[in-house]
Amino acid sequence: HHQAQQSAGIIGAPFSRGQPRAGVERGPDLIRSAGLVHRLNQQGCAVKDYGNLTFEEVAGDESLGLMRSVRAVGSANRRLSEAVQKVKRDGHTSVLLGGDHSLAIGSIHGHSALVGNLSVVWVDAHADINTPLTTPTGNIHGQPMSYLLHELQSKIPILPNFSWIKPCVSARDVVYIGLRDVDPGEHCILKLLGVKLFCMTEVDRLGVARVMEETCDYLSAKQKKPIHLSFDIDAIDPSVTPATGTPVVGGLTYREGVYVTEQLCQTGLLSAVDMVEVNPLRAQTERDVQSTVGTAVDLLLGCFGRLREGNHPSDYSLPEP
Ligand code: 6HN
Ligand code: MN
Ligand code: MN
Ligand code: MN
Repeated sequence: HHQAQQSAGIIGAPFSRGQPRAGVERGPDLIRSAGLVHRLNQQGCAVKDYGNLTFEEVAGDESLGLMRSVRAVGSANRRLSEAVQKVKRDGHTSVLLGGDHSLAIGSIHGHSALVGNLSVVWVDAHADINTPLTTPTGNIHGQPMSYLLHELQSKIPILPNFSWIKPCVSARDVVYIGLRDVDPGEHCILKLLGVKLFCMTEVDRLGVARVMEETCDYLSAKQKKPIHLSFDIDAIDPSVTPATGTPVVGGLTYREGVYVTEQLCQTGLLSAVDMVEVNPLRAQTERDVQSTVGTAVDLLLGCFGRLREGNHPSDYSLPEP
């Protein structure tokens, strides 16, 4: 059946301080130059491109123990949260083009500030739920969920430029898909909170169709909340999307990834999408970059109603001879 087509409001966030590898700040412009806006328009989706955010240098951003670039990550996400609120106020489905996954802090915070309680579907090789005290790397892109979950607040220390962040997601409203590289502290948190997850073992056991059926059942069992999809391109197997900072073998196929987006779109509840961690400087060849960026675009098209069976506008009139 058909839903009213959603319009897309695109925000570029060329930000990389949530991790140490240069290049991920090129994601937004790369994804745009692969024709995202044009192809969304072609499939009948209205688009407003809000352009790229700019992030000023943060002076005196010294490491705090292992934790790097805390102040820069805090202030960038504050700006992003405001931007997402504006996109939602304007009535669009928000599309964040990253940048690294620390940006989920501002994206989810801003989304929730406007729509209230929401569900989060986190598609990633990683759980990104380390706290500043469990992180093995100090990279904040491995931590965003810990700042957002109500249940973890007693585990989060005070950090500079982070005090504006209000936890806004409940653990029972989160579903993970694609996990295969989870740190011990993260695994402890996931089990303690009973977070719903479909790691790659479950994808192998159930198949992606049942994973998505169970995901959608789980999310609509209670009241139907708007869905925030946070898609880390490293969820897809690195044979398809090698241009990313923390690739992990054994990921989702291209087809499984697209299926996830098709099914989430069909719920009619998709209200914000993040597409993060595309990093052209991590690729060996130009073909690797094209494959990664092309996949990111196709996943976004799937979020906005593209069907592999084909699509046609509802007012399409078949030409008569
Ligand atoms: N990502 N678990 C590792 C860490 O540093 O905490 C890796 C995180 C990867 C984050 O891919 O968005
Ligand atoms: Mn990841
Ligand atoms: Mn991630
Ligand atoms: Mn066919």
